[in-house]
This record gives sequence, structure tokens and C-alpha cells, in this order.
Amino acid sequence: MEARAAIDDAALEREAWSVLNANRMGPATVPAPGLYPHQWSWDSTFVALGLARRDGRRAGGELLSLLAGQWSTGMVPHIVFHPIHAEVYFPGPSVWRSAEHPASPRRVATSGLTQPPMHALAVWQVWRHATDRDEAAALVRRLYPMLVAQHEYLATTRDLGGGGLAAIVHPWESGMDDSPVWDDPLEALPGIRYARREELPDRHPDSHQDRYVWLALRYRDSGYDGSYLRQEHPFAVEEPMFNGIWLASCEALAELAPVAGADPGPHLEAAERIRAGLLERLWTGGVFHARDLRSGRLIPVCTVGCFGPMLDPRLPGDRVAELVGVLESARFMGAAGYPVPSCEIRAPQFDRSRYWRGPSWVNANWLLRQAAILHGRVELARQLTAATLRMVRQSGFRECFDPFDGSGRGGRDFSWSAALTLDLLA
Ligand code: 9WN
Repeated sequence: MEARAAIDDAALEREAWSVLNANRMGPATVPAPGLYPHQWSWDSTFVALGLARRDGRRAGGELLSLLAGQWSTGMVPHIVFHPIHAEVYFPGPSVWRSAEHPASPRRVATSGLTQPPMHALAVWQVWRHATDRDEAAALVRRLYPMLVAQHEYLATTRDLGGGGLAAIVHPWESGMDDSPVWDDPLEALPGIRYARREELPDRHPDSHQDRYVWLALRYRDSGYDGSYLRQEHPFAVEEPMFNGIWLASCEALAELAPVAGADPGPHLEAAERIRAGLLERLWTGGVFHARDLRSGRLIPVCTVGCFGPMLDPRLPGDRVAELVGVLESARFMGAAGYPVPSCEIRAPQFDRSRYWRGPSWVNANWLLRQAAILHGRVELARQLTAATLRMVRQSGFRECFDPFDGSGRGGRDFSWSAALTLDLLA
């Protein structure tokens, strides 16, 4: 296990800035050097959230650069490619072929999938903490219509189940790529082998990579068509973290609406629809579970994503209490030295060293900490802050961490780990 000498707050802060500055490419911050050399959607929102109190102008520029990749359908792509490294990451622009699609932006190449809609939440934080109010108001007025279009896309094209929730159509859209939540829906797909296997990434060496690529190609070959998603696409899941984040972003949009001279009412109604959908469709056994729309079943495994709806400031108190009970139990925080594990420890799929199948993540901890603060759970918020800082102090700004001994996993010098640490130290 690799551990380093104790590091004080000032030194940790300096290290965080040096990671963020090294990972900067123009207005965008890439997630990690080498490994992820483009702009990723939810990564950039976490960078903006982390910088909101420290450098609002850079945070705003990050979001503007990301939203320059938005499609005219309202879809915000999960990757905006940097031309210099275009094909270094697989799948690159030649796989997604966004340029051939009439709805894609003309000036940048993007992927054809989306990621959790953190964007309005990030803009709201930038607005709240801005010192130059005029500049921030101009930013909000510029971004507001884009956020409205993004939410409209989710509410229409992605409500594949008809119950007010947005479905993801690929595991990559969850931001939790190899989570065991996708195992059953992926197993149900035909046993495809991707022809050019040498291109497959070794980031998550598992048998599902063929299926990831196959699913992406099927969607691309439909022309990224919404009716294809509804009628034919074999992967459609209503996931609680994605929808909890969307709900929180609707609440944030309602706060931003007056700044843009708009009515907050529709955003609160949208939040209410998602809240009802979450409670009616995903709540079972004291926690939220993902629903596989193709099998019609709830997916039994419990992961960190199951707590996403705690980001709803109006989630009823009894539900919050049940969720916190599970979160603090030996299934998650109670048995981990470095919580929060991304999959419940007792699940057969739990694996302490494989990305979203066990390790703890700074962004997930930060989201749960936000939720704890929202619901007045002061002690839980304190524990999450302490656990997160302990991981980065011990192992640096790694992509994720072993939940038992805190050793680093995945990429190094990872941007959101650095940016959110700055927020935790503020
Ligand atoms: C696919 C960039 C992204 C994060 C995801 C994380 C990982 C990509 C990959 O890296 O996903 O999008 O190649 O595995 O799971 O959360 O946005 O940091």
C-alpha cells in the first residue's frame, strides 16, 4: 500500500491547484493527464463546483466550454473532444461521428451520449459565490436557455418509461461505468464481440467492453434517434443518482430563473414530477433502486447511486431517515475505514479494487455530503468531509480509493478529486 507523509491543509491546497492547473487545456480542465485527455461532462461540473468559491471566472469558463458541445436537441454530450488528442482515447470522434449528425455543434466533435445533469447545480453554485455580480448575472443569462433545453431533452426524449424519470441508454451515461447495476441488463444483450478488439480500452478489463461498444454503435447507427431509443434500443435504465441529480438541478434552475428574468414555476413542477417518479417507481426496502425498463424489474444490487435522491431538498424526512440508516450501516459506511464504498460491501459483486464496484470516490462523497447538509445531518456531513480528506491526504488526488485501506486506484492527478478537495477545505 502506498501512503505518504501527513500533509497539512495549506500543502494539500497547493497540490490541488497544481493538479488543476496542469490539467487545464484552454478554458477546459481535462479529468486526468494521458488517461482522459478531453473535456468530460460531469467531471467539468465538479471542477466548476470546486472552483465556485475560489475562482468563479474559471468555473464559468469551464461550463461555457462544456456547453459549447450541446446539441440542438438539448442533449449535453458526455465528452467534448479536444482536437489535439482526438483519437488517443477510445472511443474517439471517429467512432461517435458527431460531425455527420445535423443536431451536433459545428465547431467541436463530441460523443453522442450524455452524463448526469449536474450543470444547473454547478451554475447555481457559481452564481451564489460570485464576487462580481454583474459578470455572474451575464453568465447565468447566457447559460440559462441551454440548461432549460437540456432539461427539456431529458423530460421528453429520455422519459422512456413514461413515469417522469429520465432513462440512461448506456452505462457510460451514469458516470459509474462498471457498476454492478449494469450487469444484468448487459448480460441480457446478445454475446457480441467487437471486431477491432485491440482498440478496446483496458481501463475496465472485463467482458462487458464489447457490449459497451456495441450499444454505442447501435445508437449511433440509428442516427442518435429518439424514437429508436423508445422502441428498439435494448438498454434503458432509470437510475436513482442520475434522476436525483436531475431533480436537484431542477431546484437550482428555479433559483436561477429570476436572474434570467424567467418564471421558476415550471422547474419546481418538473422537480415534483421527478420526486413522484422516484418514490413511485424506484423506492423499495428503505432505499432507491435502479429500474431496468427492458425487463421491467428493479435491479437488486445496492450501490452509492441508490442514495442520489437524498439530493432532493424536499425528500420526506422519513425517507431520509431510512436512507441514512442504510448508508451508515455495515452495508456501506459502517464497515469501511475510508467510506463511502461505491457498492454495498455484502453484495457478491463487491470488489474493493475495481472502479465503481467497490472503491470510494471523492465526487460521490461530496454529493452525499451536500445531501447531508441539505437535510441537517451535521454529523454525517462532518464524517464524509473527514473521510474524503483522509483519502486524499494519504494517497493524493487519485481517481478512486480502496474503501478499507484508502490506497489509491485508477488515474493519478484526477481533476475532480483536486477541485472538490478545494471546496472541502474552504
Ligand atoms: C467513460 C472521466 C470519466 C468519468 C466517469 C468514469 C470514467 C469513462 C471511462 O471516466 O468513465 O466515460 O473511460 O471509463 O467512470 O465517471 O466521467 O473521468
